[in-house]
Amino acid sequence: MPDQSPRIIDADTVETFQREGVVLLKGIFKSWMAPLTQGIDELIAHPSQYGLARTVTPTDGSAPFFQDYCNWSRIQSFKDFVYCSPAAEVAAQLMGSNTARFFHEHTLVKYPGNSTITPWHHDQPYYCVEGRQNVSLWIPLDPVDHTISLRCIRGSHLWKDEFSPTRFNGTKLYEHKNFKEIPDIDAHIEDYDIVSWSMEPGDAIAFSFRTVHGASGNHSMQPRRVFSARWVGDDAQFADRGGITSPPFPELTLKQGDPLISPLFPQIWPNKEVA
Ligand SMILES: O=C(O)CCC(=O)C(=O)O
Repeated sequence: MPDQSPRIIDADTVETFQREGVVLLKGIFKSWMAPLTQGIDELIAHPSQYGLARTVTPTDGSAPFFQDYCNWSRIQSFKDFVYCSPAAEVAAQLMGSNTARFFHEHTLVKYPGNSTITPWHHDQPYYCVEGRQNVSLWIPLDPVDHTISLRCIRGSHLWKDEFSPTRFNGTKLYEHKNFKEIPDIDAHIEDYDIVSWSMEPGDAIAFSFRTVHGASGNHSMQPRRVFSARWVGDDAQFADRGGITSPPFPELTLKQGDPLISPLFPQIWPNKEVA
């Protein structure tokens, strides 16, 4: 089993995450690269119904953008990562939460030459969860140049507006009167404090569900394989969006405002709950 020892996140890093909604964690999951790579190979060979529906095949003939999520309970190395890696404890520290509950994982593979742009968006309106204590850990399994890495807008997790969730192919996930259209960020790029990092396997970007982010296509010669692990904290509540969220979690029977407690979202920190 790879390294399971606890990680203490220093106060500056926690403070940066809280203030900017995004922070780079260097080398934190190095020993988990081999199992996660094996898990992604297994997933690509046996995608779920979501993977088959969400994978984007560009019309320009370039290579696909494979996506799939909510596979951690059937892919053993994903499950090992959730239960045994330091990720839950790291997430709890960044969120300033006593607990860390696993929300889901999302695998995103842009094959070499893939032209699909991940549009600017933030994740919370896609999800059936409200609350401020949450974090995604975006973990590339290949070296990623900053030009194809995740791009995040610093401080956008504190914006008041929430933006209408739109599928990566441009169609609306569902309609909601409280959500606005995301501004044309690329047209006013100088108005935003955008950060992106060149990364090595083992590094992770931690970002809030409310942080606005996006990514270019993959113009490099190697795949850009990413495992994004999403966590929620003490204040997480079920949100009924009045439409089908992404992921959909059709088995959930929670009501608006209920604490997000379900075997679908095991509490991993501090007490491991077996799913
Ligand atoms: O990897 C990408 O292109 C986008 C990642 C993303 O949107 C996410 O992890 O929430």
